[in-house]
Amino acid sequence: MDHFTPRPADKFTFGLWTVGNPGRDPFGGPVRPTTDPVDLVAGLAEVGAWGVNLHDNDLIPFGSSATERDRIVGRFKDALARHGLVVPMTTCNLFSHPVFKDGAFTANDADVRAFAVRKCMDALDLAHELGSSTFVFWGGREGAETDACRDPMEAVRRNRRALDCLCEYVMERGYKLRFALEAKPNEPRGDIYLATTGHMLHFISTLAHSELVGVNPEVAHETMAGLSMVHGVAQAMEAGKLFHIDLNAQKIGRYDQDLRFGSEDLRGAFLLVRLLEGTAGNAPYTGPRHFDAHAYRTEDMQGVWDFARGCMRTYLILKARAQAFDADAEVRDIIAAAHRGDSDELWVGRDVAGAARALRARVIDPDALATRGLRYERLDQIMIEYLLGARG
Ligand code: GLT
Ligand code: MN
Ligand code: MN
Repeated sequence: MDHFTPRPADKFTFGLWTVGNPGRDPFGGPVRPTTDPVDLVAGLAEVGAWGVNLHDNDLIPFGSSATERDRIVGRFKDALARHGLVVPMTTCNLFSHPVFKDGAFTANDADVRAFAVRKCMDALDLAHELGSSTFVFWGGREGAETDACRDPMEAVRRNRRALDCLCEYVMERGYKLRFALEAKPNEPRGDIYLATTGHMLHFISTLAHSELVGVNPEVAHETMAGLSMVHGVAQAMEAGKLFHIDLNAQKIGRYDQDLRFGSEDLRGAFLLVRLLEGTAGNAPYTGPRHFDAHAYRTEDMQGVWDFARGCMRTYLILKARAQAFDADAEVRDIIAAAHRGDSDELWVGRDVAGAARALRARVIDPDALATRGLRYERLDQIMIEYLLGARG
């Protein structure tokens, strides 16, 4: 036990599909046995996780009878109660079965779309039964290899119709569930619709019940798109739309690696934890810290638990480093000095004619301003020294 030993209060969660990932890849089969979800619950409790998330079919095999489903869910709920774990998030697998080869909500066949919406309704019943508060949509197959196959505007409309209907289902049933949309630019489809968190945020504003819908940004997916995860998450937080988050690591320009949190782009991970924890002064994110990652294919089950502990420890270490960085007097001085005259009272919150007069009357010397050094080199080096353990 040390400062970085995770506790349930840290709100760390893992998907059944993450610690249960058998290590299959496009070039080879599984390297680890399939583990019973009940044993995964026990393992997660032992390493200090707070909760476990799941797809309908991570728990209930596709095509199970109603009796079988109830038996499996009952046994799973017993394990949750025994080990004190919660299920904060549930989702629906709309990508594994071959019926979804052309998408789910956006498929060209109306029967496939109907089947997808119905499958989500069943998964929402399960989410409610397990006490989840968030339901994630990752539309991995909602895309195309050939854009000749459908009007991409129609894909947007089909996605909207499905989400509007499922929001109404949740409202009609009185479920305490909110939706979180997860973007990814490509893989498994050549291109996936609504490719980034930014696309999602705009799409949400067009929904009939947008107050029920937020985002679930993933480090790997934003990085695959060459974007800043921190900026995407910040925009979502500012809009009150960060309902969930998928933490992992990724090298830019690669397939979706879903690596152990913090194992690539350490400074990106540091800045993300700093933002989520609000150590620089912003309101923190209060939802689950979900790791959507899996162990290297070289690992056995012992390695899987090393991986899970690693995700959580790195998060907690980065949190402590971020707190120390933001409490550092030199850091605060540099940031404060850069925010010179940090107020726009000249033109914000007053009538525009008055604002224009005040702006024109103000003496501002752009050449003098342009010569000011901002000391961001020093700031960044201090950050690196905190990250390397050389300071603080
Ligand atoms: C799948 C995907 C993840 C999503 C999961 C939720 S499933 O593993 O790669 O990014 O978050 O559907
Ligand atoms: Mn991923
Ligand atoms: Mn994910």
